[in-house]
Amino acid sequence: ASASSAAATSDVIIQMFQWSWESVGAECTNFIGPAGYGYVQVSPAQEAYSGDEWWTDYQSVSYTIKNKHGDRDEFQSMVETCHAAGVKVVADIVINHMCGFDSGTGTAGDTFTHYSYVDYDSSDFHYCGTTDDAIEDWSNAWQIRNCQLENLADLNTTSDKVRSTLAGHLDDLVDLGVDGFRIDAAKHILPSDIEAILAEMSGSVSYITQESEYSTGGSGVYPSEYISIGQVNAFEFAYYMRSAFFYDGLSAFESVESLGWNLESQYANTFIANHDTERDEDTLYYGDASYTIAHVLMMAHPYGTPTVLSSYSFTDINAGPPNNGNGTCSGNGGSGDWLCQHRYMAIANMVPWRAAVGSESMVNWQMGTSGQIAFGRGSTGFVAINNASSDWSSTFTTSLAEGTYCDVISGASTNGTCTGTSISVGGDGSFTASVPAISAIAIYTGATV
Ligand code: LAG
Ligand code: CA
Repeated sequence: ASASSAAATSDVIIQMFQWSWESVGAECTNFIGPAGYGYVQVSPAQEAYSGDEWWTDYQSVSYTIKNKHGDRDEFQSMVETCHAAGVKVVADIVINHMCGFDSGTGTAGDTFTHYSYVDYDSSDFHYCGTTDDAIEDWSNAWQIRNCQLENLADLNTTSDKVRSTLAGHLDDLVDLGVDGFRIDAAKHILPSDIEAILAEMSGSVSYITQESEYSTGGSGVYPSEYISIGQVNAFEFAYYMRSAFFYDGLSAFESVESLGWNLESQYANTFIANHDTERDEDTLYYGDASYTIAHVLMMAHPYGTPTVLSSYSFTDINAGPPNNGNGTCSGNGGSGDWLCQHRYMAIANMVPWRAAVGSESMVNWQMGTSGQIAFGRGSTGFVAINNASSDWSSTFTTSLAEGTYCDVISGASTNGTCTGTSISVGGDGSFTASVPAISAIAIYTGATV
């Protein structure tokens, strides 16, 4: 049996955080395309403040496509290489603001002073009137949109000039072959301004996800305001994943409606961690024991469209990427400080599993202790997740046809044998297995012997 036929329908995105364009292209060819992922989301491409920290990407200086991740030709060639491997490209776009420094040089050699850049002068910005024009009241939607986030010069996105300049930048990315956008700091831009900018473009993209954090307790801005534009990062999901795997148990995943999340499934871009949250304590991050099985749950679950963060280990939260940003992986993991989470066997093998189950509904929900859950997706796939510190031995009820299935968490189906655990599903749909501690098993019709 082969899983490759399912690859084309994958919706799974990898956030290739800080990977150079050249290394993203190579990884599309070497692993991401063959593994069947749908998209890579790359770091911002526009000229930014020159500096070693990763976050200089979010300090725009101009819309010239040249920064530490590569130049215009390298960007275009990365998009072409990924497309040839069957992978679409999502660009991270910084349209809320420009640089926060008083003056300096950008990655394409342009100089600037605060509020004066290649494309803009001081009349193109918001000055909201608070001290330092900073957002002071995070329950005030007007301040969130019109004051400065982190001292970053806040573009007046309601003005025609700013809108047409930004639309020109986005059209340029589309000309370079980009398929989708991740809109940075969308929460800080009026949805009607984003709509107007997109409407002014000549081109278009097929996928949009937006960074609009939902802060518990209410923040004056809600993700639901953005769903007419595209998907929204499901921060509530990521926060809940952390509390579920740490404290609350996994029972709520039988019916996430009970959690009252702000985003319906079709609008939710789910994630376990992003580049910001892996640097704070709000979500799980790569150092947590349950990090990988949380991904298995996200990818097996019908809620949302998942993004897998592929990042690097760090001790200094400001540190830029290892190896000059040239991402490297090895086997089913990383190389040096690059983590290559997208290559983890449990994560990569859930991509064709997820594509195969498609929109089939959750069936045969079962639990052991509060950290042990199992469920199927129609008659195509079944997963058991054990977040407890001891094995979970049980007889599981599935809707799968009788047969021998390969557990794709521990291996694959190759040349008629399972390289990992084999699971025998009987004529009544049941099987008996032991799910290792802090691990999972996943079987589906695409990996049988
Ligand atoms: C985002 N989403 O809305 C990004 O996901 C997030 O990574 C960005 O912050 C933020 N919005 C602005 O685009 C990052 C860092 C900040 C950094 C900022 C600008 O998390 O720490 O701010 O990018 O580079 C840094 C300094 C600030 C300083 C600011 C301006 O940390 O202290 O005020 O630069 O110079
Ligand atoms: Ca703004």
